[in-house]
Parts: sequence; structure tokens; C-alpha cells
Amino acid sequence: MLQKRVLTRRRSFLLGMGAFTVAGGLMHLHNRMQAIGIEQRNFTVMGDTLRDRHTPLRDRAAAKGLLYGATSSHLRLSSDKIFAAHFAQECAILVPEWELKWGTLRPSPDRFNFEPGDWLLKFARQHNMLFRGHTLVWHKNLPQWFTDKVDSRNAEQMLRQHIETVVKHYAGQVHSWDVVNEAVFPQDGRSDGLRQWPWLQFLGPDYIDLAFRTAAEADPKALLVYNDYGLDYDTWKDEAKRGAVLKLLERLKSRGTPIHAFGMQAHLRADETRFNAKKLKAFLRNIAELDLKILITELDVTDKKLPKDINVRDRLVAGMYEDYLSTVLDEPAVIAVLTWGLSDKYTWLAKEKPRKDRAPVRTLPLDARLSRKLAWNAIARAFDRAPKRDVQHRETA
Ligand code: 9MR
Repeated sequence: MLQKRVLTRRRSFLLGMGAFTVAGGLMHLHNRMQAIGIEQRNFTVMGDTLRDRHTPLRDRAAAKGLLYGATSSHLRLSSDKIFAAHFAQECAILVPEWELKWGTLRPSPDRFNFEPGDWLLKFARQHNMLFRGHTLVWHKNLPQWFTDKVDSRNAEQMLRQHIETVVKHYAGQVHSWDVVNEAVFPQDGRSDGLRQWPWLQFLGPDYIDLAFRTAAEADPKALLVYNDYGLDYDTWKDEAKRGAVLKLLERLKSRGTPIHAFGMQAHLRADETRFNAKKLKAFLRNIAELDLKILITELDVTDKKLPKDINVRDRLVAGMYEDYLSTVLDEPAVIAVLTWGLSDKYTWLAKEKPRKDRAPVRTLPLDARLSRKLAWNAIARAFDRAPKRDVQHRETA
């Protein structure tokens, strides 16, 4: 019976895939599936009892000394009670998706709107979750007034004032802050690989050190993180970025900047065949050797270029989650895994990386109806298999 089910599943998978490869001509995907044995993987979550098999991600992670959580927003958690309940069940840490970014927090130069962020902090505490700060320095989501009001004369004061005000507001209540986000961009052509943007233009590369020092003074308890993307695959672009990020972290550490961790965003692509576990591990090891912790901060897997067949998509997405997590969790410095959303009902990818066929995207652990899918199983299995960490996660005060 079981064998028959497996065969039927396999046949339907191959049919879904076959139609796609013939129609789309994407042989590389077919090769990836063969290389990783995706058709044979069963993604079964183990456990002695049914109850064990349903253990939420936060508990599976905690059993290994890891933190699991996700991003969401005031809008979603306050208006969708069922979603909020699932969120509280699965997550041990909450990341505000918009509320703590300049654009949302600072409607005008002299006004800070903490209300939505405060609501999220309260929600986190009510549900025994930690709270993360995202993000103090980022080239995106700046308010419209920024270009008119910030210049080389007031830049240092503006940056300090922003960080002091925001970090002090949440001092003692934040697990970690993404102090600087996405400051490396080798395509801009600088020899240090740093992104060309207003803070760099006004303050030079030292703005990064300044941001960390100001944050450390404002909240000596929070874990201070440098967060970045585009580091995951064996491509020349990711390789250049890994090199530049490592150089930046080395520079910061060597001058005594109070940086405690590196945030690896991990926005992955299910159709990407250039995954190289060895290179990824070596990169993480290099970071760990700088005495930095590592957080996987924005994990998700886009299905944009996959065939429409849901069975095929779910397996490939789950396969990418499993390959990636089993690799990174081998590195003991990795202490947390955060997905960029929990359910396909609410994901930035629906808007920013929609599928050509307009089929709803299937990128996160829960589907749009909030049911667990193979991606959830893949994450659960990776936690279950991860080596146990010996870390104490800081509680919010
Ligand atoms: O998911 C976020 C999306 O809803 C916002 O429109 C966008 C701009 O604020 O930011 C998205 O989140 C980004 C995160 O803050 C930093 N790393 C990349 C994420 C996806 O773009």
C-alpha cells in the first residue's frame, strides 16, 4: 500500500516535472533534482507519538539550544487572529517587518512613531517570544524627507540621534539589533566593497563603526548584528560578496567595534543549482573564527522559476530548505534561524517575486491556509538533526 502510494507520488511528480522541462527547457532543474535525489526524499518528520511529530518549530529548535522565529507586522498580527495564534505557536522570536525601519518610524524629522513597534513588543511578550530590532541603518525604506534634511554637516548628529532614540526606547527588551543592514555591495566598485550611499558619502566608511558604538552605549545588553544578503551560492557574485563581507567584519573586529554577530539573510531560490555546502561552511567558519555568532535572519525560498505543479514546487522548495539548513546548522556558531514570514498568506515574495503564471507563491513553512507543508517538515527535520548548542538565549527583561 505504502509502496503504491510512493510510486503514485513519484509518477505524478515526474509528470509535473516532465511537462515543465519539455515546455520550459530547464534541464538544469531536472539535473538538480537528480543530484539531490529530490524524488526519493520523503520529508517525514520523526517522533515517537503523533504529538511528538506535531511539536512546533520553536520547541524543536529550543531542544537544540537554537532559536526559531519569523518576521511579521502589526497589521497582520492584529487583524488576523488565527494567523497570530499560529505565529505564537511556532515562533520563539518576532521580527518587525516594517515597524522599526526609518520610513515607518519617522514620519517627519522630529517625530518618532513607536506605536506599531510597541504593539509588536507587547504581543511578543504576551506570547513568551523574544523581540528583534530590524533595522537601524539601511539604504532602503528611508523617509521622503531624508534627502532634503540630511547632509554632510548634520549627518553624524542625525545618525547618532536616530540610533540613541530608537535603541534606548527598546533598551533591555531586545534580543538583537540589526544595526547595519546590507552595507556591502561590490558592484559599486569600491576597493573595500562598501555600498555607495548617503551615510558613506557623508561620513566615510566609519559610519558603520559609529552606528555600532552608538547602539552599544544605548543598550549594552542587545546582541549587535551586521546583516546582509546574496552570500549563499557558488557564483562569482556571491563569492565576491562573501569576500567583501568577511573583510568588513575583520576590519570591525580588529578595531574593537562592538559587533557580536553576523546575520545571514538567506533569501534562497529553489531553482538554483549552484549550491556548494563546502564553500558555505567555510564562509561560516571564517566568521565564527572572528568570535562572532551567526543568525540566519531572513530565510525563505522563492518558487518563481519552478513549474506550476504544487507537488513539484513543494518538494523543490523543501529540498532547498533542507540542504541549506543541514549545512549551516553544522556550524556551532549558528544560534538562530528566522524565516522571512511564516505563511504563504503573507510574504513579500508574492509582490516582489511573483510567478509569471500568477499562481500563488509557495515559499514559507505554512501554506496560505496556515497548514504545515513540506517546507515546514524540512525545517523541523533540520532542527531535529542539528547538533545541540550550549547557548543561553537572553530573555527580554
Ligand atoms: O519584506 C519587506 C517588504 O515588505 C518591504 O516592502 C521591504 C522594504 O521595507 O522590506 C522587506 O524586507 C527586507 C528586509 O527588511 C531586509 N532584507 C530584504 C527584505 C526583503 O526585501
